[in-house]
Amino acid sequence: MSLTAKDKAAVKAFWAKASSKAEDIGCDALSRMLVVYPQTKTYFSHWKDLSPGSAPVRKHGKTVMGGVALAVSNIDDLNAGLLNLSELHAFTLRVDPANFKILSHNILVVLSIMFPEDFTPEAHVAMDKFLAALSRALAEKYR
Ligand code: HNI
Repeated sequence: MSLTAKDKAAVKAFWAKASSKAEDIGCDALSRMLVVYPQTKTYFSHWKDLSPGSAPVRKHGKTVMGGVALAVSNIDDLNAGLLNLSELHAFTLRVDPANFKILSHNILVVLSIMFPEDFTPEAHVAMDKFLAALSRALAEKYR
């Protein structure tokens, strides 16, 4: 399911409102992922503190949202825009791509909580499709 021009416009409009809070979004989404899906903790066992809102969780939350920002700016060609990140996750980090869906879900949960006015059903479906496309692009180099 590819993004329509309308989806892309909705993603850009939503991101314009949300991007200034990217670090908080990433921190909360990652915190939730690690608590609700504890199997994801295996990838971060080298961190000192994996509890919600800890310094490494906040720092990495900001990093991950940097990847989301990169995806927004490459929304017309996600495979090319996320090529390096896909290679990193596939070959170096060896993250099971099933986890991309899990993190995407947690990002949506946080967006709905932090932006109740802007997270309309239309924004919700556009962001859901966008995060699924981002996840597909991140998984591209696994094949
Ligand atoms: Ni992910 C590193 C972006 C999902 C595990 N990840 C990064 C970096 C970015 C990034 C950016 C830093 C790259 C660099 O150093 O050059 N990751 C993203 C994005 C998503 C995502 C945009 C999906 C929305 N990553 C995931 C998931 C997992 C994951 C679902 C595992 C559950 N990522 C990692 C790990 C690292 C990482 C592990 C290295 C972190 C470290 O501190 O060692």
